[in-house]
Amino acid sequence: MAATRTFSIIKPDATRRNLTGAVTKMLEDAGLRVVASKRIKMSREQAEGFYSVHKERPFFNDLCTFMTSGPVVVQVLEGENAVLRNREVMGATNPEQADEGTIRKTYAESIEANSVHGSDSDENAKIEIDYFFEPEEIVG
Ligand code: YYY
Ligand code: MG
Repeated sequence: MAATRTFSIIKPDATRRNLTGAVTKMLEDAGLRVVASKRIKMSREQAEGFYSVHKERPFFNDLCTFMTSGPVVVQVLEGENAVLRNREVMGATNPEQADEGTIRKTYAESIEANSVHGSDSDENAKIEIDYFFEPEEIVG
């Protein structure tokens, strides 16, 4: 099967604890290849736009505050079934419910500060990649 792509964010709780490499290694060990990567400080506007699907949810404001609280590393990951593979290695949103060996079980501090984002469908992966990357920034 051909490789597909997904979009990942290493969140501020992980960059703050110097876990960019450790998280990336778990992604790579899961068979995903980093084909684009940059460290950025998200603006409030960028965070609100990125999470606009959640704008009516009670956690939306705190989530946007958290995502702009420090640097993040946005990445494009490539591999077989990349969206699903990434969701598997990330683990459940709530780290208390995440399986052993997943990134969130290993590193997340809370349901909000849960170390990583990953796209939930191929369609959203494309939208999210386009939100943060120009085509020439992605080198497969
Ligand atoms: O895709 P995933 O990140 O696993 O969860 P979503 O349901 O899309 O929520 C996005 C983001 O929102 C989650 O990673 C943390 C935050 N959040 C929260 O702070 N509190 C909740 N009860 C649910 C989600
Ligand atoms: Mg989600």
